[in-house]
Amino acid sequence: MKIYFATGNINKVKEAKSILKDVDIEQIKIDYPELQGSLEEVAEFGAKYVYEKIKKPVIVEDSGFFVKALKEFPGTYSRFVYETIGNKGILKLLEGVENRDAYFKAVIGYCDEYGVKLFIGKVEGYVAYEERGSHGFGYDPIFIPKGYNKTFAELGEEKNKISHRKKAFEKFYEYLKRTNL
Ligand code: ITT
Repeated sequence: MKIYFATGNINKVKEAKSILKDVDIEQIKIDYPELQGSLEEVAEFGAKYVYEKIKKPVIVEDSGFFVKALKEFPGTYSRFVYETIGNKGILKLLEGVENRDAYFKAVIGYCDEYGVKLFIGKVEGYVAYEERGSHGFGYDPIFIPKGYNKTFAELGEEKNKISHRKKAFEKFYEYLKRTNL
């Protein structure tokens, strides 16, 4: 079965394909309104919205980077914040701040003729003191997952074994297997 992945972010598609090896995933560039709500609300609304347009099984994925000392900022504003102040801006906001706790969260919304389902993944870690590494995208150079001393951008392919997206896609994969889709 083919599943469409509605996203403008090719990096997400690459990660999804490397995780869901035997599922036929195809990127489709259909914009959906990103309501200013939680990741869950955005993913649920987006999946339904795109399904109504194409009437074929579709996933959307909304993710974000949450820094505890910044009261969960940038969170649902992750894309905008990355494109404006970027990693350097986040590091600046954390200058002199000892609590470096942060996490990534991904919510996949899957919609087909039976309705919409959500799959959630989270990875805990820390904000590095400087940007390191050249793989991945977004906040990868400043995020060190718990139990490691390298950033996601230094870990390369290994990121896809432990990431928030991996965890969410794993749950989605189990669901697909369970329901024989
Ligand atoms: P869509 O078209 O799928 O919406 P997007 O890039 O706008 O793609 P989001 O709205 O989900 O994605 O925004 C999430 C932002 O959070 C994204 O642009 C990155 O800056 C950041 N982000 C999400 N997952 C990440 C990851 O695995 N590594 C680094 N940064 C990530």
